[in-house]
Amino acid sequence: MRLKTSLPADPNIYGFGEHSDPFRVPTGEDYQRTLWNADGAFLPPRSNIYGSHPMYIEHRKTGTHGVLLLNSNGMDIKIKGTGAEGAASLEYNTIGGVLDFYFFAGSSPTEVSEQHASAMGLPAMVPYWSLGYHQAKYGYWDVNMLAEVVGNYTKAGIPLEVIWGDIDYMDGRKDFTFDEERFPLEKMRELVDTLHDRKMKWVMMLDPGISTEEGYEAVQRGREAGAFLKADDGSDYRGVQWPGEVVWPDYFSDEGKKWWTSEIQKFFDPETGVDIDGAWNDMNEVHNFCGDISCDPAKQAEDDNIPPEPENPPRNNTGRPIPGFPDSFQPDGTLEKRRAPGDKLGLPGRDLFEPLYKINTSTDHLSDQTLYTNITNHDGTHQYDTHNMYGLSMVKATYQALLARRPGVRPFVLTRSTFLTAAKWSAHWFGDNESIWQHYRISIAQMLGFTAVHNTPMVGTDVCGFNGEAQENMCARWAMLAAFMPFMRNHADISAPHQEFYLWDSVAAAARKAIDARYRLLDYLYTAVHRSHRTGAPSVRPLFYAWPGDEATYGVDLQFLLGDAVLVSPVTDDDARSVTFYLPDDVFYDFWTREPVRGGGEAVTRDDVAWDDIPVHIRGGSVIPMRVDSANTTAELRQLGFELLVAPGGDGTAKGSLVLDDGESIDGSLSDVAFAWDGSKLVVDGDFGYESGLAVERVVVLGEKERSAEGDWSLDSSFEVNIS
Ligand code: NBV
Repeated sequence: MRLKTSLPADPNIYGFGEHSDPFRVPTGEDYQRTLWNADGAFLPPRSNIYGSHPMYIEHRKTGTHGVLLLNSNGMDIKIKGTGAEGAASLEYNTIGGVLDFYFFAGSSPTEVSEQHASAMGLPAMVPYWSLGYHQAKYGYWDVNMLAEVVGNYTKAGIPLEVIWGDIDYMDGRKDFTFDEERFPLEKMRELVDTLHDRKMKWVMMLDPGISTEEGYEAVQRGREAGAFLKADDGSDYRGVQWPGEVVWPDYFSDEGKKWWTSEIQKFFDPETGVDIDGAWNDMNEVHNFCGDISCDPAKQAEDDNIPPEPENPPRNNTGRPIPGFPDSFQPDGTLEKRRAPGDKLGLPGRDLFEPLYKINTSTDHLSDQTLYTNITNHDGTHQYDTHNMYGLSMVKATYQALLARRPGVRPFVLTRSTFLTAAKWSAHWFGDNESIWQHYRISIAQMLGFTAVHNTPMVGTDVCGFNGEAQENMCARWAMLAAFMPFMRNHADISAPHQEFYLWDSVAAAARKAIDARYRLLDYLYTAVHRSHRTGAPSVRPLFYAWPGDEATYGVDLQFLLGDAVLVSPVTDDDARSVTFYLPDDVFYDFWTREPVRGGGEAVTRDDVAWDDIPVHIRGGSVIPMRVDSANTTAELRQLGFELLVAPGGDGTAKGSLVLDDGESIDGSLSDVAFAWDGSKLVVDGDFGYESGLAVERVVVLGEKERSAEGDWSLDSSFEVNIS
């Protein structure tokens, strides 16, 4: 289907302005996006990767609108002829489904985001602790190493909130099992108890591919429950994934959902299993190691030695003391090729493997390296039509399973694969990037695409990069940048050298400073994420959201606004010490020095930016709630009082807000506190449904001459502060 559109000469297709990075499309060049969820290791430029969101926003000086095609089928979206005014066309080449278009009339960018959210549903609110700093790595040797990493963070004085368990913990990479030699259940329970005593959290991976190994009880129960996707002959459809030959749950079916919930409840039973705080869903595009439809899964798993034996031998401890952990951690002592089209739903006679229109996927055929597209789901639909929603179905089932474990408590699920509405059930990370500057840069556009265009407020990238070797300076810059992104997790591949922040002095210093600032701003960030959850307004915004009339902001994708008032302008060139960024014609205050800075609607160059520095400005006209200090964990942080930073705009006034609740209940009580500064008086008002027991201890009015007042103003009711 082709829509004629009159795109302006420079459409500034979001995230793709002028730059030499291969992710960007030079102005005037035809542009194409293919939507077909697929593994995206190393983030191949202009290729279909983990998620599909058939939604775009167009902004021009006269207004903003958005267009959403609610269709899960594979498709190519093409924009042609963008060079000449009025000559452009926008084509949707979809291989199925219905043409269910939504037009969001705007007229401001934020309104479009909100309209999108009201049509599709609002994203879930994440628990407060999930905004803390996270560490993961594929390849942590054993439970001892997990404890040691935690201990090393403590020694280095870098706050760590969450440590993650990748597939290493599994026996032969099977979900719901432990490698009894390296991650024995009893010791895992000790680890998690210790973490919980220290107010820290523990998240574990669950992949969708379920091993068919003889004697594996979870698959046995799944078979009895009828939980798995079926091949044409009625047998469970098989492929290859981390544990070897696998079958895949149908997460849309009642059978699949029930079985998944009961496995999760059993394995993560706080009394007998491991008491997780969140779940990590990977490989859910679905990624199938079977290259194409001629694959014999059992044979391929055997030929490729999947699952491999763990590289490292079992051991009792790391041989080094780990302060704060129990004694046990201390040194002591033939699948047939099938072509039959489905017969349940969809137009009859379709070729579910090779439709007449071939979308431009990274693999040759639709079914390559994923579930065969002729597979029929329990409800009669085919993978051909639902492929892009597999990840969505998995995170929804995982969310509901976690909720069944702890009714009323916000589940935390992190997913790799996404589709429209996935944010109702999960946070998202951008998958297997590389430890290179280009991926440090692209993470900003990825974040803005998700937060602003796709209503996914809780997103982040693998900090310091997943594949390859992280360099010291890059990792320091990345720590600073990620501190201002919603989800902050350092994560690396099994083949990558360790890159925990404490491993380099300079990176540790940057991380301490970055996390200190993040934690002081954590409630501001929490409020921004909450706004997204309540209204759809993005948690992080491109500059044109705040200055929609300023054309110079339209192509900016290396700066961003955290919430609506904290402007972040990182150093972005490889190994550079300086950065040139855009400061709109507005009043600002330097976040670090608190000095006023007048933006002139022009580029500003900052030289000698230290490795532990990042230019950040507060937009005039805002009141920023900050905790009076940082803390080692978010639990401790939540005990501290507030400082309000009043940053007057050109007219001398400022406003802001703060959401306070228990940080974990789905339907708990809530305070939504509003701050308004008129030039001499701060009025604090709003809804005070949640009794926080917290107070504002200091109000600071920024300006040429900083003014402040100290006090003990309870945040559980209205108050006023006069400062002349
Ligand atoms: O489970 C291992 C990894 C994981 O660390 C990563 O974050 C995922 O994106 N996983 C992919 C499987 C394969 C990685 C080569």
